[in-house]
Amino acid sequence: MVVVGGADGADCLILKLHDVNAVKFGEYKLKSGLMTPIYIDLRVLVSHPALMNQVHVLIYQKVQDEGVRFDNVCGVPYTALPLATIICSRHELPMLIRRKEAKDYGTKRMVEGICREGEACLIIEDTVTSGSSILETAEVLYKEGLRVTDAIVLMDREQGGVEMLASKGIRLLPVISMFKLLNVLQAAERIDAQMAQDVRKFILDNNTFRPKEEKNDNGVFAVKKPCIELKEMSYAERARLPKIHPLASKLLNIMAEKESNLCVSADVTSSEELLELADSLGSQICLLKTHIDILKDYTVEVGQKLQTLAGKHNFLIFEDRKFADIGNTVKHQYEGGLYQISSWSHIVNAHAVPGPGVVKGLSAVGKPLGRGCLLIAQMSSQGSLATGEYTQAALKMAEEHSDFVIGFICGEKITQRPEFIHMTPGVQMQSGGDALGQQYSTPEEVIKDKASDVIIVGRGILAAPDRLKAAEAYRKSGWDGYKQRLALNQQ
Ligand code: 5BU
Repeated sequence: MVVVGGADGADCLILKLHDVNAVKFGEYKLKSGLMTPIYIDLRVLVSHPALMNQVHVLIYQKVQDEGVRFDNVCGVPYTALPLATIICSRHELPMLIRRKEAKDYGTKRMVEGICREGEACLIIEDTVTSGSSILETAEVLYKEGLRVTDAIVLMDREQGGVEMLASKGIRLLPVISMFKLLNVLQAAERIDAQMAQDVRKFILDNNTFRPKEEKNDNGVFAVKKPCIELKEMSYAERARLPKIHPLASKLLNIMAEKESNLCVSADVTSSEELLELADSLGSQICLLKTHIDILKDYTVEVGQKLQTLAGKHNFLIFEDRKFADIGNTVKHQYEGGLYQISSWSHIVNAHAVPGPGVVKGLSAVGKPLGRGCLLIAQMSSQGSLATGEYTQAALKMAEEHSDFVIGFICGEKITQRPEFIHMTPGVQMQSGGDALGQQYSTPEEVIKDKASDVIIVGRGILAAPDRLKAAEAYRKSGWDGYKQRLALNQQ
């Protein structure tokens, strides 16, 4: 068997699932009638006891890693039933069985086993597409007075199940996810790049919870809107997603707490002014963006003082360094030199143009420190080349490195995956531009219409006679845009 470099338990399992035909590529019809290029059939697991053992170990490990607390366990009938049984037997956990049909004699209960009102039941499922089977099982358990806060799934097809269940208060924890599966199979040369890309596109185009994306005239994927029947997740809900990067979660929580989606772009040239700005506007912002190399008097204390102010006012720091070199070089640029950016900046950004090496180099330095990176998928400047296929390639790169990439610099929402944060520069109260190609949209256009998450404002605040007042106005305008967007998509 081929083992991919650095493969962990889940990687090995993916290859074994492919070996036993539990993962098939071709043209298959789903329960919904939709044709799919990938079919996951975990019913075959029962014929492979060694694999069954490997699966139950990984599921139980996930339960422990995530610190899930529960009183009993229920497998979604039928494929997940034996999995739940093995786990409960091995670890001596009380199990419940959900009946598919009520008996027409005796107790007529829909749940077999002993449970008490108020107890927490962990649901185990084999595959999730929309999450509806888990929800159905949860609803049966609710009728018994049980609570369901967590569900664990062996294979998440990443088509909206996590988000749908999160909107119902259930955290879905996947052992394997579709994008990871595709990456592992591609790296092991089980499928070629074209097949992997076709399946990725199918998955993104067929999200059961989010609005569909469609190509506009320029070949750019744009969100079909408004999509009234689909619920927009709040920043706070997204912060609780199981797959979210801890730093993205922290930022979304800050945004929710401070009611601010404002990032001030502190484009000033003296350290004193930068620190004064961070202190005076700190209460209004979720993020402070710096261009540290425009300071004429940088010293190490600046980085340290910025960190102190970030703690004092509860914001994060984003150095807008726009790394764009080979992995080995960006590693040094990020960690060393005069600015030692990784030591004080929570977030940095990078161009996708060098290919994935740039993210890998930055990640080698930033990941152990809990830092995160934004990929520049689009730019606000006139004539930018970051459009269409380039934007899509940046998106794919982010998906493949979501352990370090937390979102994008972009002009509009480019993906429906709620764990990624979209940040948009080129924002002023009036749309227009400057003499050097900068193009401005209003906070409302960016947040409500383009469905981005964070407005990045420089001169709109810096050039105002009263910077604090201007920051308050931008914070309010950005937040109003967000509230309106939520309201629009929750009807
Ligand atoms: P302004 O004064 O609001 O125009 O400043 C915008 C800031 O955002 C400035 O620091 C730019 O370097 C930064 N920026 C941008 O304007 N457009 C982009 O596409 C990217 C960064 Br990436």
